[in-house]
Amino acid sequence: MSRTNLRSFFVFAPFAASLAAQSLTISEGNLAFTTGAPAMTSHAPPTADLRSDALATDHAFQHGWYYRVAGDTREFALRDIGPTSGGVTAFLTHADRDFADVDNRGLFRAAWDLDGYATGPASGVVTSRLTVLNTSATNLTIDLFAYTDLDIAGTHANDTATGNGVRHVVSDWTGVQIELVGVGADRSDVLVHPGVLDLLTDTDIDDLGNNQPPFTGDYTGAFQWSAQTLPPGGQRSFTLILAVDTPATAVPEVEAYGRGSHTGCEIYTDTLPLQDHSGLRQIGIHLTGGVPFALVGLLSSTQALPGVPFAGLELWVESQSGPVQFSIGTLNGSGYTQYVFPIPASPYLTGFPIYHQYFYADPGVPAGASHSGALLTRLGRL
Ligand SMILES: [Ca+2]
Ligand SMILES: [Ca+2]
Ligand SMILES: [Ca+2]
Repeated sequence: MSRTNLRSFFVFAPFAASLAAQSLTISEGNLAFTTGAPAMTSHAPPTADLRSDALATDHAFQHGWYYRVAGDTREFALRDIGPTSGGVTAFLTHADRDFADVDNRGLFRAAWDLDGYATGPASGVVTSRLTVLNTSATNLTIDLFAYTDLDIAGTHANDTATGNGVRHVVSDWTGVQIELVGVGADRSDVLVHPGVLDLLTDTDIDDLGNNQPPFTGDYTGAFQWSAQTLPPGGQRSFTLILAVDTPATAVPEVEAYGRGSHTGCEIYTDTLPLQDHSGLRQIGIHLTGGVPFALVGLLSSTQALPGVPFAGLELWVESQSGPVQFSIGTLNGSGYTQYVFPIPASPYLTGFPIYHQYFYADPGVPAGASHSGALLTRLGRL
């Protein structure tokens, strides 16, 4: 069973069949982000609304992800082609837009996760995270692009930007300031609309031109992660942060890495590892695609491993040194479980990484056990 189907079953059951083509809205307090339906055929990015105050002023026009596989002759938007699904969790701060077989190419699946939280009555953070998983039998080399068109305070001709190649701070005369960070990106661009969009939607190959702020005009920007190579079954996350009137310096991070025994098995979270002195927050680490009713264990520690072979498995999380927790239980009848951790509010833990990997009994393989890929969660704070 694919990630898409499983997520639909557990969280989005009433909407699964029809929601892929609808807009999705996440919110907390006055912070709200909406992504429009992905295009059916064109390479236009989804519409976007980004609001953070009591007046619900909209600062965004479009935001979306693009890709180019090595050998392709152009960039492609993530479109409503192939099996897609989407939904918003009951607690409203998380949305999924999942592409189980991007463009029906049989190469990779993409899970787009949107998370948001308010940091005050007129400020907040949205993270836009794309996780790519190589479902093919050979190495996949791929470029990813995160494109954003902001129109601060709803006007488009008078925006300014400062920053550098991984960070654009966009503002206008109203003083509203939105910081975009392409975490770990190696190329970027900022140009007057539609300069960046043309690069990503025309019919040839373009890398971003590394035009950097300062900038004045109708802001559009993009970040690029170049030539990312994933082995068969390998996964990796790419994140764009949008911080409205708050510094993007202690933002919680989630990143999938490594690979599981089966591409249908997935570890994920639908919450952010966020410290909040005003109330206890939790993070849930989920597994889907395991063996129904099997014994399961979640290994959590402060250090990663590079896929160390062990008894027919691959270890992506350190288990022999440092603080380690191994939570055990059983999967349900759909091969799913989750463990929920409270997040201590201690500011000393900001930036603290925890790496997670699931293991479960699997009579269908020689090792007698299978495992998920791995997930990094790094604590941020309000
Ligand atoms: Ca808008
Ligand atoms: Ca192009
Ligand atoms: Ca703009």
